Amino acid sequence: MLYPQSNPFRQCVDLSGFWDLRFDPGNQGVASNWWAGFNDGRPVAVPASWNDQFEDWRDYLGNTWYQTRFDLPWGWDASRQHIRLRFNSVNYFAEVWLNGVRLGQHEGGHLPFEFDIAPYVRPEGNVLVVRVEGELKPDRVPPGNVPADSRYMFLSQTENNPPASFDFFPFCGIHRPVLLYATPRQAITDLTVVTDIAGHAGIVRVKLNRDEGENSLARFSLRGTNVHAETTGNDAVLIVPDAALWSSDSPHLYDLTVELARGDETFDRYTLPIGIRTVEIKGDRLLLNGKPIYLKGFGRHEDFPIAGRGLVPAVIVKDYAMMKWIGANSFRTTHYPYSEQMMDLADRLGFFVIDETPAVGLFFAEEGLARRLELCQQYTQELVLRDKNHPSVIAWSIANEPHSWLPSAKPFFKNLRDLCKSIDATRPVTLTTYIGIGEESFECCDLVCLNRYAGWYSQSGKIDAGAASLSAELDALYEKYRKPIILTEFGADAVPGSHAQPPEMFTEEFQAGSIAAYIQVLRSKSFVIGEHVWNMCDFKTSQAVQRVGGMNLKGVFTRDRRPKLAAHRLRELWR
Ligand code: BDP
Repeated sequence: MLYPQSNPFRQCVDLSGFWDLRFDPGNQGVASNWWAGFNDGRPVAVPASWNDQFEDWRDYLGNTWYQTRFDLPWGWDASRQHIRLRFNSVNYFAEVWLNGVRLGQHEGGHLPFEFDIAPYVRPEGNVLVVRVEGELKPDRVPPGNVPADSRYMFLSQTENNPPASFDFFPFCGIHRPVLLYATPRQAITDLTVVTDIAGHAGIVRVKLNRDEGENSLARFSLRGTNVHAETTGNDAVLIVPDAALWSSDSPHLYDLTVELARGDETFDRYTLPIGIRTVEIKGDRLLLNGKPIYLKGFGRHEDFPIAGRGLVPAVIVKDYAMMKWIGANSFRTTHYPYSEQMMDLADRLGFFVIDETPAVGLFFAEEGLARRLELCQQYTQELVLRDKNHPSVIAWSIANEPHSWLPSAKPFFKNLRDLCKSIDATRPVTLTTYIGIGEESFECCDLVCLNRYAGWYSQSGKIDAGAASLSAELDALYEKYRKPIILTEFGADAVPGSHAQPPEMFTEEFQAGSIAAYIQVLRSKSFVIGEHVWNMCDFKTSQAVQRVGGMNLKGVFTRDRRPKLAAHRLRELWR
């Protein structure tokens, strides 16, 4: 799925701004024809979560209606062009109407979906209405309101408010831009780029998808080089002599331009930044361009005051600046796909990304399991198709911490692993676990990813004992699976400004000390290829007894991005 862009052959308009919003706790909107347009809306910012924009609706997750109006830009013509509406992310469920015509619906909060609106759009006065809701249900992914039952879940989270089966606030709304875009009728619809290295040359294999029609000429070129190819088919190979490879120290990107032409007349163009690089696992190592890499970085969240999970470009820039400052080279998109803007900057700034689907909090009760698998398949497919061309993506994570001790878990993940590999055979696939050695799904993963909090949730307050048990566990895990290991989560809550010597839980000294003790263990194991601290920043979550002020305080930065002691300690260790 190509991100919309503007050039002489295609145009894209961002519908972000102040829309109208009506909360609908009594579910009267459908019967009252709000889908055809409604009155008495209050202004709401798009993109942003609705929860923190008002004084009284923070925990409300139910039916909510959004509306905006738009005219087509000058020169757009629905009889000659494809005109589409693209939603980059709406959490959790969206149903969309244009001028009273139902366009369709989408489930899942972090991946794009779009509609062809050419048959329904008018030159002026279009009314776009979206019904959004994010109710927590056991047969949704991620799930919520899961009945307390120790066979399925480690801890019941139904006491949390809101009752999510995951540890982040279930923000709702239109979280990323809504784009209106036009392309020619016979347009480039997708590109798949796979790169390789042969000596000093880079090999770029491109597969083109295009609308049905005559076999026009496709031209491929890399800007700033003489490298080009053309074909009336859909496959091209570009060989780049003395290629500048993409790496974290030197994230070189080439602009791949693809054009379609009839004779001398070009009628479509798309430009995609690409990086030439290879990723592979060899023995205990993860290799980029044939050389071992070690991941230093974080699990994170898209989370910021007031905007909630909504896209704030300045926060993205700040986060990369702080990750550079601290010496990180990577992150995992915990626990859902991040914005395209975040991914684009990872390419530009040279960050390695473990790209995760929204499959968090999975449990394996029979009831609803088929539906949860279906959703995970949908998300895996949508994610890999969206992000397959990013050089920064070095692995796919198909789940975070599933409660996977029932026998149905293993085939569930084997199915998702196979699906992922069938779309992209070039990258390692993994999932992360708290279960440890008993996580049988590691058999079908390329990497073993462990989340561990010994010294915090267990052996509480004992940094050295926690580190010792981590050490023993890593050895046993490696002995069993013989695969490279990443510690994808470790850390401790720290209330900013709280101090103690000797360190005590919730102080900045305890957090810094336990992170440093873990890192010392990790560096002593040759099969460990990465360390991701949980979390980069403090983040909002459901209210619960362990969550002071509805916050998870495991950030090494505060929610407004100020470093705690642990951030300075990490900077010494990572730079
Ligand atoms: C892990 C989860 C993560 C939580 C973290 C914690 O993967 O989402 O926020 O623990 O408890 O189990 O802080």
